[in-house]
Amino acid sequence: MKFNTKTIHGGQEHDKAYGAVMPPIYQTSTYAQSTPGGHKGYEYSRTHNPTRNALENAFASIENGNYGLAFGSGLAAIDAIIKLLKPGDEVVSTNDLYGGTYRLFTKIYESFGIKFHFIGMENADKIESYVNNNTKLIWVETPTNPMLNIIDIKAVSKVAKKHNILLAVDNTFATPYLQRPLDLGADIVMHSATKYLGGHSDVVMGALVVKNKELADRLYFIQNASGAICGPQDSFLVLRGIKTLHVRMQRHCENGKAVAEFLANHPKIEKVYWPGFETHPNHEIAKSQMDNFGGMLSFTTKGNDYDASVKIVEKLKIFTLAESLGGVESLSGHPASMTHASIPKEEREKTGVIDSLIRLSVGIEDIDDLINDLKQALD
Ligand code: P1T
Repeated sequence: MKFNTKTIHGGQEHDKAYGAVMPPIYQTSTYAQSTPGGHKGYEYSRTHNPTRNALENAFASIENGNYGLAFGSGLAAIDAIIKLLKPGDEVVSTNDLYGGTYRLFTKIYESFGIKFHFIGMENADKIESYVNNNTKLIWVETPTNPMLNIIDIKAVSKVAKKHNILLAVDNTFATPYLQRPLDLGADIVMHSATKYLGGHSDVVMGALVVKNKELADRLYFIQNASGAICGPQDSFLVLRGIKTLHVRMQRHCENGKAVAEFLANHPKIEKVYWPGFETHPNHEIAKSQMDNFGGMLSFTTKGNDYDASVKIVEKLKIFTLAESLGGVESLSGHPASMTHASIPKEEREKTGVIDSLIRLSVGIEDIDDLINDLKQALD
């Protein structure tokens, strides 16, 4: 099955009771048993729920994996991965990443005795100098949030395999429409399904997909034992979102390109971060591991003026100033004061998250309206 068919049919079967084309929302916490242990495969909804299972099968299908797991948020999904580790273990992570992921690693898990090394991974060879016998996980986000850096998943997976380390890739920005990390050698692919997979800014959810059965069993154990699952209604909404992922992503990519090109030619703009530009330092890797360049981009204004950037995001009318990304509607954000405020100023500035940086999630509205909105705000 090709990707555009998988988004609609992958891992799905029609409802066994009445043939409903969409899986019913099984809004139940428990399931009747005829005798202790005499049930129809479902005992309790933290462990299994038919609507969630339909969604988990869809996750596995679109990411070319074998096992999918759904969680109550993207961070809950990342939390489950870190629970594979134990005190004394070490993680090598990208240094440009979602602020909440950084906060989870440093503010929760460092005090549990797990050590994190945050490094620039544009050159995969650099990773080896941070690897030792305690290294158990490499954490990659690509494209990175919010600097749109690109990390060579294949090259990192070679390092991971050589040292028998798990490689997890946060595929939230790219989605499997553009990039399939498991095919490039990752062991775990992770999503904030809140974003493009859900696609309509109405659900908070996380996803994991793996190929390996033993790894899947360990993650299912954590999912059930810790209990950070999502509900059936939210599962239904994200399953519905996935059915249009390919058509939405096509438009996100077209609009993203047009906005990036408009900004790059605007006299008030200092720099535009978008992997589709030939001048982007990892453009060639982006071209080889992604099918297009997506709808996310960031830019700085001349003079690195905090107040000027705040004024721009306040003046935008169609681009709503809000946290999050990946919905049909365009959003703007000011990472230094919003999504990445949990990263110390000194740390975030090392990766380019300076005061004037503005991040755009380019939606699927008419491109003329989006460009005109940016024009009036910059003027
Ligand atoms: O918000 P949640 O569903 O828990 O997902 C966390 C997360 C993980 N990974 C990436 C790359 C993300 O962008 C996010 C969430 N990001 C935002 C809310 C944001 O505005 O960047």
